[in-house]
Amino acid sequence: MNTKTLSVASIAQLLTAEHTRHQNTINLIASENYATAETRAPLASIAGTKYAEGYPGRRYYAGCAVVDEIERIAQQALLDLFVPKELQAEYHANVQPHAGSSANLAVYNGLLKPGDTILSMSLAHGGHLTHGHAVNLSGKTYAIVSYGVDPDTGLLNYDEIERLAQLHKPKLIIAGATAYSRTIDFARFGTIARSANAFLLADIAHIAGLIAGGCHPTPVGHADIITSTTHKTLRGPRGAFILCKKDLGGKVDLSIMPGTQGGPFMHAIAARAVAFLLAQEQSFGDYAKTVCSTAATLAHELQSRGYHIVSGGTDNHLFLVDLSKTPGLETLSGKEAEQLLEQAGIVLNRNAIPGDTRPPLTTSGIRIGLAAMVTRGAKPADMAQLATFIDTVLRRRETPTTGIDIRAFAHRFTVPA
Ligand code: DSN
Repeated sequence: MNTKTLSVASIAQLLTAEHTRHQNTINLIASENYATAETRAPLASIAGTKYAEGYPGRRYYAGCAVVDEIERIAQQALLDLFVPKELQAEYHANVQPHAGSSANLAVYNGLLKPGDTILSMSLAHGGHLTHGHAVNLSGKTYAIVSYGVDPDTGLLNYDEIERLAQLHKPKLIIAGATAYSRTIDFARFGTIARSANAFLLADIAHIAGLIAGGCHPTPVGHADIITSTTHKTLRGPRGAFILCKKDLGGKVDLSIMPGTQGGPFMHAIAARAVAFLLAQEQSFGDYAKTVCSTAATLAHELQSRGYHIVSGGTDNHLFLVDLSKTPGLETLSGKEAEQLLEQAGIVLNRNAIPGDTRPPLTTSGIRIGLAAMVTRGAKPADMAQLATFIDTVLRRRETPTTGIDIRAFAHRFTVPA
């Protein structure tokens, strides 16, 4: 890096370049989305100046009257989004977590003691780092028992999860994944947790927007605590929230502040409020349904070209392609596929497939998500073309110079300014 690049102007130029990169490429990263300009506006607002440790009406700083109102709106909008009116008195909303990992850490810190047992999905089968992976604070602090998917079907085996819950009597069970393409049966998880006398945490980071949009069953009524990021299918700003049963609200609040965080980011809370309100509109429900139908169509189009999709398809916004079981591509790693596709203008991530024999930085799979491209206007009818692009690049193992125009396709779907 030379001194010329260490300038304010170079950051502005790089941000323009990042926008151009998005516009020139097809974004299939399952955890990304494009928040609307309305949602992003508060992020640059003066609310970011305000220190407001504490909660509305009980802050450790003066001058919080306005941000108190913002946070109360965010809390109520979150309840309205996920909890039916008649149940709202039983629930508590915390909109302060800076990220999904902060939300999960705060739940563990608030409800568990070091050494307590957590039953959660292993990262290798589609769980999340913060659900107890050995290198994460969660795995270092708690006794982790992992469940995975059935090796033949790629589906969660609820009987096996129940067996593990009865055997290990965890204090907490986590339902939630980053790479599971099928509907999660939160009702069954609730029954399993109650029979084991465990708390149930539903981490809905990937599917929050689908739940809000009415195309995935809700964990409300089944889980004691719900955590989520706000920027994936929910299409908000970066950040997170916790929804929990009222009797756990005090512990959760104290565990966020002062337990694991200091001052909340009031500009981010304002942006979360906008996202929670926009997600209540009919158009958001239509968006969520289109995400699911578009993902299902792309999975089907790839299957018809010989690709092995883990679990045979998708009910949500994402799916995993198992290259090791795709005839003709068995020797192609997820890393090589990711790189070939990026060179061609298709951006996604390599991902371990359940039972992967390759190391995590290499993998035998790729993960494909449609939330971002559907925000840009993609529809099921566009998926045959996209499947042909992916297939052509992976089978030729190079970017074709003739016959396909990925950049022109990407430009049909405008990235929000
Ligand atoms: N690692 C993120 C994902 O891509 O799913 C979740 O935090």
